[in-house]
Amino acid sequence: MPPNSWYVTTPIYYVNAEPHLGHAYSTMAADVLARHHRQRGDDVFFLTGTDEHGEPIEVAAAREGITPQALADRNAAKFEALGPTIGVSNDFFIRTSDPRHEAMVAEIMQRVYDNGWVSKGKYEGWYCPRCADFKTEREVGPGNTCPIHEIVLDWVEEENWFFQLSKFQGRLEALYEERPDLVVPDFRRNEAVSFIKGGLEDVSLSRPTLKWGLPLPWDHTQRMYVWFDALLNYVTALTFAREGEDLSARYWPADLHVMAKDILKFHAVIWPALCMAAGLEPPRRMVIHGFLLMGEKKMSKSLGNVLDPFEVIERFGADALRFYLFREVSFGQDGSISTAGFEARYENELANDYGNLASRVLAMVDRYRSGTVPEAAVDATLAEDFEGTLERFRELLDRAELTQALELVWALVRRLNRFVEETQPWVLARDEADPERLDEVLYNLVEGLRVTTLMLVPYLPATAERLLSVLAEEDRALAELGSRPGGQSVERVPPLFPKIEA
Ligand code: ME8
Repeated sequence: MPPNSWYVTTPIYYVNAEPHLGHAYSTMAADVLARHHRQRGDDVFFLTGTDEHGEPIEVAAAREGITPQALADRNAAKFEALGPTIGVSNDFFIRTSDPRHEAMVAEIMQRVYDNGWVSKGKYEGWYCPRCADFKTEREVGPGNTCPIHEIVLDWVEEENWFFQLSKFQGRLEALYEERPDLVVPDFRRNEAVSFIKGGLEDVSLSRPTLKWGLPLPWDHTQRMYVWFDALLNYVTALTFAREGEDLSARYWPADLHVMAKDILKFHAVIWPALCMAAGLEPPRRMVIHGFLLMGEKKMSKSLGNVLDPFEVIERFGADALRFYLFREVSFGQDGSISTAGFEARYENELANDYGNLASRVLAMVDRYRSGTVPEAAVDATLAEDFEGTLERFRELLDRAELTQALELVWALVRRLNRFVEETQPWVLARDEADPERLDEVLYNLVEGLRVTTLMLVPYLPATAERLLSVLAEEDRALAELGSRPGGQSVERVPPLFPKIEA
């Protein structure tokens, strides 16, 4: 059988400012799932990139006295550089100022127009220049403010083209009926469904005042509202990501769009409708996560409370950052993060629970068995606690339950630590009264370490690679306890998570 194709995306980020930890979070989440699917043998395509048109960029560039393209070039380079530093394994990085994207957008939007889903009209309402979003009445905060950016909204009255979203109400309702897991978690799906059932209005497709945007293919006096250009990246990228190859048939529809709740409406309502209007299949699924908060507030550049991911990594390393965020903040919910919380988890969980376990086990195999893993039977009590975990792990990741899946692995790591305490291999080794039991204990510990480390590959890619190489494990597929017979040579490791400087 050919491998199952699996296409995952992140939002494409605005280049009006530099990347912060919130952006890194979404990209790392998509990366965990991409790596997990590669471990399952899927043919994965993982896309991320930058959203470079529209008012947020135009305004920010004007403030600096540079061209929007110059600002886009500068910040896109920073977003692109962030990937490798946080262990992200994307297959392509799309920039919407790429002429190949622009040409495809024109082609698809012309199709939407030709299919009769566009009409001219007058827009009157509130607009947030930071979200680049026309707010419906329900979305306007007290004092006509944007609930996300906490700025006063602009009142806009303009003649422009509309995408006839209202005509897709029935089709969208049917789509959600048919696909109960189109949006996860459930409470986000319910939000999308109630937004649709509340009645859909047509949405602005163009803006006469915008300069930094793509011209409408059928009316060059107007520029495209950035969201249409942006959403289409998920489709256009497949047509040029590989020179001379069109990947659309292989990967579309996307298997998963990852994002935070701020852009739910665009993805869960407008995007499937736009796909239908363009004659494209809608995406299969999207997962909506919460916000990383500093104190009580969303981390965002405009609120000025951001943690710089480059600085965090400098201190703790990329794996520790990935681990901390998925462990600390229940994926799907909002959650506060702090340096103190980071230090505590680093120390207690990464350095002690996992790092020490690895060092101890490898040191004991070295000392008591000259570095050769004994061949022995699986311990019955340990086997009971490992039983069924791989299946549960896969199920959780199928639902993008990143925190629960990690908790499952951590329960095994803790179980292995208890196994060390219970069996006390150093006592067994003292007079070698029962060498077979010592063999068995050491074998089970190495197996446990191997099995849990394979599960940690998506979360701690660099650390897991290091440890798996020391464990002489070449395969990256998930494995059951006892599936390797022993007999391999292993080495000691220096601390995987060394003490951090204050
Ligand atoms: O909305 N916590 O771009 P954007 C968690 N260009 N995630 C966060 C976050 C936080 N504090 N801050 C940002 C746009 N994010 C559009 C998207 S897609 C076709 C176009 C992440 O730069 C999260 O994924 O404002 C959020 O949805 C995204 O960055 C918004 O990025």
